[in-house]
Amino acid sequence: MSRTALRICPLCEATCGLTLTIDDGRVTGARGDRDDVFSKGFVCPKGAAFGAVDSDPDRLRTPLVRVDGELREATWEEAFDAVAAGVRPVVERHGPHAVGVVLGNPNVHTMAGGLYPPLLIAGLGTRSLFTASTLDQMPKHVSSGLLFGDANLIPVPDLDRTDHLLLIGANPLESNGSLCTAPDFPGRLKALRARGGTLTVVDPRRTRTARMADRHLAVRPGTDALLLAAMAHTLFDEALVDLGGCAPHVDGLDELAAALRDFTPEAVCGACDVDAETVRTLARELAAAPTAAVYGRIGSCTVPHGTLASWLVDVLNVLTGNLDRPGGALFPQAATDRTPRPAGPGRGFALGRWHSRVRRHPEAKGELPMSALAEEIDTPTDEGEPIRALVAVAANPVLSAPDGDRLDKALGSLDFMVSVDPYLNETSRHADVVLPPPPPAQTPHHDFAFNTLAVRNQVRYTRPAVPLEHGRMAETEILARLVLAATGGHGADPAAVDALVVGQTLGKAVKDPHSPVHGRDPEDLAGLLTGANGPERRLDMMLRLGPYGDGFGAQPDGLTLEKLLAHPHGIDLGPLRPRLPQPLKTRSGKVELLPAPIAADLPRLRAALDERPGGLVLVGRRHLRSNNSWMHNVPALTGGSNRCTLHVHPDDAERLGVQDGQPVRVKGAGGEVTAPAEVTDAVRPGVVSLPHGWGHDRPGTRMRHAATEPGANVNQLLDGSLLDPLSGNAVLNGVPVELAPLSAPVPGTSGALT
Ligand SMILES: Nc1nc2c(c(=O)[nH]1)N[C@H]1C(S)=C(S)[C@@H](COP(=O)(O)OP(=O)(O)OC[C@H]3O[C@@H](n4cnc5c(=O)[nH]c(N)nc54)[C@H](O)[C@@H]3O)O[C@H]1N2
Ligand SMILES: Nc1nc2c(c(=O)[nH]1)N[C@H]1C(S)=C(S)[C@@H](COP(=O)(O)OP(=O)(O)OC[C@H]3O[C@@H](n4cnc5c(=O)[nH]c(N)nc54)[C@H](O)[C@@H]3O)O[C@H]1N2
Ligand code: SF4
Ligand SMILES: [Mo]
Repeated sequence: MSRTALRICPLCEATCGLTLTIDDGRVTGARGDRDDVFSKGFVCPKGAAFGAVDSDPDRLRTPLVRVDGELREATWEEAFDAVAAGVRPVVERHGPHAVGVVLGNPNVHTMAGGLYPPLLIAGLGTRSLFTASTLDQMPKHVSSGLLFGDANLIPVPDLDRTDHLLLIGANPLESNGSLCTAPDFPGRLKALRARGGTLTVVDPRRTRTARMADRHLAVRPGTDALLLAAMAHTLFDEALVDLGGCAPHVDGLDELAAALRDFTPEAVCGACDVDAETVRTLARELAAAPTAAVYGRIGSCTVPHGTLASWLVDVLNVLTGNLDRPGGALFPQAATDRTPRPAGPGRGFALGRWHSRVRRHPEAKGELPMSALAEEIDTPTDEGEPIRALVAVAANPVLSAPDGDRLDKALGSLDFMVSVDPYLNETSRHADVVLPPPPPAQTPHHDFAFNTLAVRNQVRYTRPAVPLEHGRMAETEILARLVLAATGGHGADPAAVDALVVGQTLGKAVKDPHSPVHGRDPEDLAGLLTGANGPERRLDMMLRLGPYGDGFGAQPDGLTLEKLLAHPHGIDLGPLRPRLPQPLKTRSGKVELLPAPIAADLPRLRAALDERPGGLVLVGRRHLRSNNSWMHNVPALTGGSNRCTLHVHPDDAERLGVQDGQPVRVKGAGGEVTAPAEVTDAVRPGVVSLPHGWGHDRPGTRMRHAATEPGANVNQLLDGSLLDPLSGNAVLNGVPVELAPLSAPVPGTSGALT
């Protein structure tokens, strides 16, 4: 019997609505849902392969528990007993910080990951928190925290209405977009050009996105902050600054102009390898466009000046009057956002409230750098305890973080480790307990994170497309039980975790004079919640308290879970709207253009004016049919052009005697790897490119297809010492490397791609 079911795709940030075909409880097909209010039928090859991703035979079906050194299948009860027995003694003997928590990228793609990790961290009371954010967008959080007072208040480019998009270090034609949730990003870029708008791409590689652009600037890796500073300088110098509607909400304009005085186009052009006139042109075009948006992504974040570059992206949006205006960069308003408060001064954003133990890295947003995880485990110091137990949820840092070999050893030395992961992979192979979540078709979906970053306000929720298989446990329940087992409540009813959150949230809301439920009885309100289970009740509560909510009856037309369920293709909440000054939480209640920590970091940028890399530098790249480290096990998504090859420019290849297809040894500060060369002028001279997430050749994993073509782990070239100091973000791009060609070409590896 064939039927269809709707499911929001969790495989990237675009959040497309899919229509799944289901035969006998198995997903046998996936296409774009034409009626989805946001994605309108768009699907990419990953979404189309949803069935293959979902039914991968290597997905674990039962928990694994280590007995006599070996991982064996176990019952859920045995598994959670083992978690409690592994974590609690470490907390009791060595204190809460001896338990590390590692959260990987898929936590932003699951409901469970949005709802439970905050409870785990608070319940443990640990400061040893490491997430994929410090391999990714932490610089943007820090710049938003400093500029706007809220690390999660990130402006997104108004793709569908802008006249001019300046896109820096992003390749949405492969990634489908990031910190800018936009199903069919490629189509939206085409539409921008079709309506007469312009697209400028800054990227050391001529990517598919760059090939679509009106202008492509192949900047030297790691120098975007200089380029953007010189653009801002030009705006001041040529009297092109016009704050537009946000002028009353901005502080520090004169101080900013003074701070950027040294960053003239002539001063930066050598380091950026861009001519000064081009820098001026970019600035003039930005100022002249009726509306424009500057958007920076991974290539602008995972570099030594990541926070400064992220800050300058929004500085340019402010200086050209494009912050918070339609067609510019706006703040989305998600359905589960908290009840908006009246505008006014807030508490501001603090950095460095505590430090890592070994190298004294400051915390950012409550997190320590993922690059420091290995040393926090393997290096004793006089102060505090090393990490002895680890809770990893949806994380594969052995491949995704710098120096996987060292981390691999460190994980092997832990007293206890638990992984919540569908696979036995490079990281989870070290766990004493592996708790496998069910495949996505058996999982409900709502995008807590990505709706706050979406180019259109909308809300969607999909229930599991097929029922939980016998013996499976929902990931929400796994995490609720994990919270209990790790925090001393082992064995309690997991529903109590959700009930506690509901009680606390409603208890606070009724005391808040700005809440629509002010003065009401929290127990009465809890009694009004609908939903089949704890997570659904929490979603209902958030929707009803949120900016579009029914306020538990105060706005009878407002959102509830019931209403959302009655709209299976989602509810459109309209285009992004200006919101300032309401969401600002800085101490001044304004956009603080030159925050003190940024000003204190500018001398480091000034020093970079004179830096010229002598040799080759490495950058990454993504492939449309891939996703970080965990999708190489799906045959439908591997092979063809999705391969771990080293892109080398023909000039460099000739100079170094490298031939297309030839294996090349790449050496970096953290180690060396070998990969076949792909000689292509899609990278600029002086730059080589290797994708990340490969290196599936470690023993003890169970990803059979991935192991047939393991590729090389690019992060082994890094030693973890290079960080953006303000955010603790790893430097993954613009890293110095050396090449040495090895023996004969490998057959069948040539052919252009990107
Ligand atoms: N050199 C280099 N390194 C990089 C990057 C780069 O550009 N260059 N990019 C960085 C970025 S942006 C990121 S976000 C990180 C990602 O770093 P990680 O989050 O560590 O890596 P992923 O490969 O996304 O691994 C996710 C893990 O989650 C598991 N998983 C998949 N689905 C689910 C699920 O539904 N539930 C649970 N519990 N687990 C699931 C997978 O099996 C895998 O083990 O990598 C970073 N590393
Ligand atoms: N298909 C696919 N989609 C994905 C992922 C995936 O692995 N595969 N990962 C997901 C995740 S976790 C994330 S965070 C997003 C990331 O989404 P994007 O940020 O769009 O990621 P990339 O495609 O890696 O594009 C980054 C670009 O930055 C360029 N770059 C490198 N260094 C520099 C530099 O110094 N300056 C400039 N200006 N550019 C530079 C690189 O050449 C590359 O083209 O993608 C998400 N979507
Ligand atoms: S673009 Fe992203 S969300 Fe859309 S189908 Fe592809 S992987 Fe899924
Ligand atoms: Mo990411």
